[in-house]
Amino acid sequence: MLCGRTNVNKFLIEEQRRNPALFGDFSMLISDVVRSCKAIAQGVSRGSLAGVLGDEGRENVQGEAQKKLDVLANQAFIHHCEWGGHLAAMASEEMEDIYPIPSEHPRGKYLLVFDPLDGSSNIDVNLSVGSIFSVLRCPENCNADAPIAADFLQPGSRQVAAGYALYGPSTMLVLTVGSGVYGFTLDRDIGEFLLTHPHLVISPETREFAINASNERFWEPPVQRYVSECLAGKTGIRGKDFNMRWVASMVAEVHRILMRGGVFLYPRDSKDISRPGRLRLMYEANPMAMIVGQACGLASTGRERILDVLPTSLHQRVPVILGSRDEVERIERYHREHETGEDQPYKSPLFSTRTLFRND
Ligand code: AFP
Repeated sequence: MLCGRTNVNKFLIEEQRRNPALFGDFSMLISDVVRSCKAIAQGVSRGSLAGVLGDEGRENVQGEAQKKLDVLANQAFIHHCEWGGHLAAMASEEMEDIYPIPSEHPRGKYLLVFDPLDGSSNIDVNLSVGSIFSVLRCPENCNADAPIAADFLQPGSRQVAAGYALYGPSTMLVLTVGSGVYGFTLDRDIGEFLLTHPHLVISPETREFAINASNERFWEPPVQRYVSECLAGKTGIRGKDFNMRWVASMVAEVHRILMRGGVFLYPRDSKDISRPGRLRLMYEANPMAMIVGQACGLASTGRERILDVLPTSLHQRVPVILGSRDEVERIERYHREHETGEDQPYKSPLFSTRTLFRND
């Protein structure tokens, strides 16, 4: 029985009553997003039975091989969100250009950005994947009848709402509308997301970090320094042992951090100098930064707060360091110290390796 449990709709209507800035049909828009996620959850859970696994045989705008489910998930978002009259346009990882709402539907004052299926390289091996979304308002000067890509290029601090769906052992929806972070679990028997994790908060300290360590040789010195200190554990300057995780699915990593703390890094590296990071600002970094910030954590590029980055293009990439506040602040400090040269080991003309005082 649903009695006593809050579903997403009830939660949204109550939030909208508390916050008049969420104008118009805001709760209806999020309900459409939620419906998209339920449809994707259904496809993901049926896997081979539904014939949805495997490659689509095409590349997306990022030059990455598209999975069949990437394409289906993108269609699910479009199908469920285009007709409601709340949006002027959508943008997605899977579409090169923006998707203005077709003229047969009414247009609204919001913009929706999404990564329909993040971590999709995990699909064929039946590991957790997710959908990430971000809601922006059309800017003042936006012509809702003819939206353009530039309308989307707003810093993450202007997001009205952000969330993700995690298709894991259970399907969860994690949502913020700017006043805390709330987790809902999909009850498949009644087809509803029910509030199970109110007021999620990330602990400021952690002993767990997540990074793709195969990229170590490409990392910048501040990240090398941070990770080597974690690896040194009790014997190093951190004085405590750390644990490491890497799921290769940002939704799963962020969810773990919301549940038990931790820090996630996909930093700038020199693997491909044409790109400043691996993850996409508009539909990966920004929504996750809003969620993490609303849960008392922090999200940074190492040099600036992610929510302050001014986007220059829809599919822009950024370095991402997010999670427990104390760790992210430490990594930011390491970047500052590197830039000012304070992290260089002191080299004494008398006491370094070419010295009379050498002791070996
Ligand atoms: P895909 O959606 O292409 O699988 O990418 C997932 C992702 O954007 C993010 O979810 C992961 O944290 C990261 O890439 C994994 O990157 P590596 O393949 O370098 O581990």
